[in-house]
Amino acid sequence: MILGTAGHIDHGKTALVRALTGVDTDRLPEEKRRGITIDLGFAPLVLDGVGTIGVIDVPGHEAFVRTMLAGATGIDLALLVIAADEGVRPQTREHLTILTMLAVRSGVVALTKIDLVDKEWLELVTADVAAVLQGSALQDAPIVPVSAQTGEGLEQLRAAIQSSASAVVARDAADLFRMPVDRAFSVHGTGTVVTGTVWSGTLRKGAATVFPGGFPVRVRELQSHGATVETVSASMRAAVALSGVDVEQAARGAVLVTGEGWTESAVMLAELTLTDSAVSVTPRTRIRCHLGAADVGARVRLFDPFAGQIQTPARVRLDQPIIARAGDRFVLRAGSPLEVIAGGVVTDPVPAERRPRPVSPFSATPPDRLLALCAQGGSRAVDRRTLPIRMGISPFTVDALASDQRFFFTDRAVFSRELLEEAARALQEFVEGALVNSPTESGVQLGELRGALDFSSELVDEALRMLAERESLEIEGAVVRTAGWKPRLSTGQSDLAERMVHVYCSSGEEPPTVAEVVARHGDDVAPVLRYLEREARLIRVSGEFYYCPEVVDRMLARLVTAMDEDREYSPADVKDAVGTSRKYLIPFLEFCDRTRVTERKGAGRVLRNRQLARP
Ligand SMILES: Nc1nc2c(ncn2[C@@H]2O[C@H](COP(=O)(O)OP(=O)(O)OP(=O)(O)O)[C@@H](O)[C@H]2O)c(=O)[nH]1
Ligand SMILES: [Mg+2]
Repeated sequence: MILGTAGHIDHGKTALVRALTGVDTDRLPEEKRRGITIDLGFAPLVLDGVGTIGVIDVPGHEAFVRTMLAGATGIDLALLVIAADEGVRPQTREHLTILTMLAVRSGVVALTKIDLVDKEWLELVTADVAAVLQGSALQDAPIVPVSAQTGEGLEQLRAAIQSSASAVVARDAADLFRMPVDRAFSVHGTGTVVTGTVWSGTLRKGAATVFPGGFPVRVRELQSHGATVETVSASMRAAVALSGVDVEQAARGAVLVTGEGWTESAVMLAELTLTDSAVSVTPRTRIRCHLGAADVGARVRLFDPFAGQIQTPARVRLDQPIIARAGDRFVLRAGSPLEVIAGGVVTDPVPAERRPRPVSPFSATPPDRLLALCAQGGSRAVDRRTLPIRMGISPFTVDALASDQRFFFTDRAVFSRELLEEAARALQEFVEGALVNSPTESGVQLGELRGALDFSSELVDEALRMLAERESLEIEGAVVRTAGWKPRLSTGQSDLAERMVHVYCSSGEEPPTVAEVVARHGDDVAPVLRYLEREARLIRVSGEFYYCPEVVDRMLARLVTAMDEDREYSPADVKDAVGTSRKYLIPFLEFCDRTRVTERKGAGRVLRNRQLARP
């Protein structure tokens, strides 16, 4: 668990951390010289019944709010420090706003330096502080009078921290691992070491990734509070030795993750809570976006800018990519000097459309949000592996959604039942329409079907499977047809079919070409010939020649009688036996190869199967 300090400059944050933990977190020479905190400080705090929690001490100077933000993000508990002699000051309010925007729900207010004030003053300041806390993240937090100088009230402060720590709900250690880096340095003999607060999941030695950039790294050693450990998990402070990445690539603002599905965000959809300073924000206003320890330039577009609401859906376009996940809290600052203009929660870190509209509120149930994501994807399936990131739910929760009847999950894709039904309707209609137009055909080719409809292939496969199961369509090999479909001929075509059988059976071993038949009998001949072929009333020997089946049988019989096993025959060798001219002989021999009666070998062909008379 992590406790973070907050409060105005010089109000006694670092002194209180030292009084509680014994650690002086102001370790930089410049901090010593100026007597102020400049960078984040870290110390372990041992609490009875809770264990060791990590303390992050932040600077109160107004110029270091970005550092305070990097420290405050990811904390479970806040310790807001207010000097009793000065009372509420600008960064008291600013830090309190930030804690509220980051949705830090739990904490303690330390009214410190009470050795400098009298009882009456203390009562006045306490009332003042209570008023400022109203409506903030810490409105229910206890206000504890204390002095780091005399030690008065320290036990009560420790007890208050202990009781609010026990009430904190543990984060999910089984979720995807993520740790925003707040410090990176190189250690002689070890290489790059990064430190941070683990936001979710568990890390062990092995493969991991550093973003932005997606650098594959190896975790070589893990430490927490100075001790080597096997694993670090959610809400722990961690120092991680990495190979495969430079200190610059893993500096503050980078993120260490494991698992698949993480994607850099250039645009994210969010719900914003605006502060009074947000009134003049336009899509052109230059903004700083603070998410995790990242601090990047951004522009925001409010979707309901005139609604006069403090809560509004928005699109945040980032100058540099960051790693964000749905549910992440962030803070936007703008103006000069920079002021907090809004806090937000990410609703979709990688929206599908180029100009995305907000989809569904983050507070909606996971199934409703997944439905909205599916709708946003149009006729394309949603990538299943990105769902823990895009929805901000654990992979296990994603798997649990798979049993919801409103969705269809494959290993890689997710789509709604509704889209599946839509694809099924489209397929059914397409097949029906195609067969109405070509009633003599046995069905529609699968390849043609896929090409004609704009659905992902997983979707087409599943829709076909479903339609076959419902017995709406039949699938045979690569041909799809409506259930019970029989190719049929119109009366005119039936007459034509009989004439064709007559034409071919009377022309014997030297039939006309298809082109000649079409020239004489019209274009309607081609589908009728295909129909007769499927009905086995004609045999297509080549693209040009159809034959009467009895004729083919006769020719085959003569050929196989003339051929000895294990001997190669040239076309000339069998020409007399088959008894046709070269024009017919070559297509016929190729037909014999196709049907495996003969086989090409060397310069000629050999007999392969005497029994196989024809297909
Ligand atoms: N009398 C008295 N002085 C205190 C107490 N706590 C802190 N101080 C003094 O107040 C000054 C500032 O204390 P810090 O702990 O450095 O204040 P801070 O809030 O950490 O300051 P920044 O980190 O720069 O924002 C120091 O000179 C401390 O000695 C206290 O309880 N009583
Ligand atoms: Mg300090």
